[in-house]
Amino acid sequence: MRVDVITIFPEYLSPLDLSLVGRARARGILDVHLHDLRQWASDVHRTVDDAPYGGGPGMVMRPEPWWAALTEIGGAGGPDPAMGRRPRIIVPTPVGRPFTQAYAARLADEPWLVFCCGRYEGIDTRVIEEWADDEISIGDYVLAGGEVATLVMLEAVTRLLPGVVGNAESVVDDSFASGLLEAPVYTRPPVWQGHEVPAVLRSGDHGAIGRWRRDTALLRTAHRRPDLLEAVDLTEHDRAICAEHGMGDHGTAGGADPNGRVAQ
Ligand code: 6GU
Repeated sequence: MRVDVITIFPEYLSPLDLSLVGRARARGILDVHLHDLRQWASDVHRTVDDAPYGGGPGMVMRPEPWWAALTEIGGAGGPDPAMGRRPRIIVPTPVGRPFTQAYAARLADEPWLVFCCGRYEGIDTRVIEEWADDEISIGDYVLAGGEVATLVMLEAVTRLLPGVVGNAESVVDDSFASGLLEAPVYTRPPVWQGHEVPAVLRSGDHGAIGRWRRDTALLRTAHRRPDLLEAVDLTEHDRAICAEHGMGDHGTAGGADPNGRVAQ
């Protein structure tokens, strides 16, 4: 997958050199190009912002540098005609649609993404109307710019690319892929600070372990994120487990402790 990021702070994206994303790049699975928007500013001061029409606080990113950048990077006859098509152009913004695991999976199927990182009060809306495929928010809070949101989205997408995460099952079992939060995890020692690892996980009975994980994931979700349960098809068994632990099917009221432990 090719990814271009346009920003006035390319250094802000330096975590892309590290860890899982850095390894995907080193292995040629991910091809990242960072661009400084100011290289497309035409005046001597490399200005990229101006006052908002209609007044109000802050500054707005001018359309011309974005236009020049996107035409050069993503337009027909761009730097890489070998890509043979337009990229998918994403604008991270607090007024966008919510970023989800399902959207990350859609992006992971694309050959080429461009992220346009706005700063200040945002990018002149005409650029977005003309070029953007998606405006995406990573949550209900306001960041100073789109760079950190781009890092978040790229990490979520990169770990879904074939060959990045060693055990493909660990991606399938992820929280959200199933619609449920994952069950809690433990490693040695079996007793630590007086807290014991649930006996079922040490039983070697993989059927029982699978059921425990499903039941615990269900209760944890009912307790912590009842909103997620509405989109899950619950079985009769699931409903019985919820009832047994004093939870409605939609997680209303809750008996489970915060770790969602299930009696064995
Ligand atoms: Cl994508 N950008 C900014 N600036 N703030 C945000 C956001 C994005 N998502 C949530 N808050």
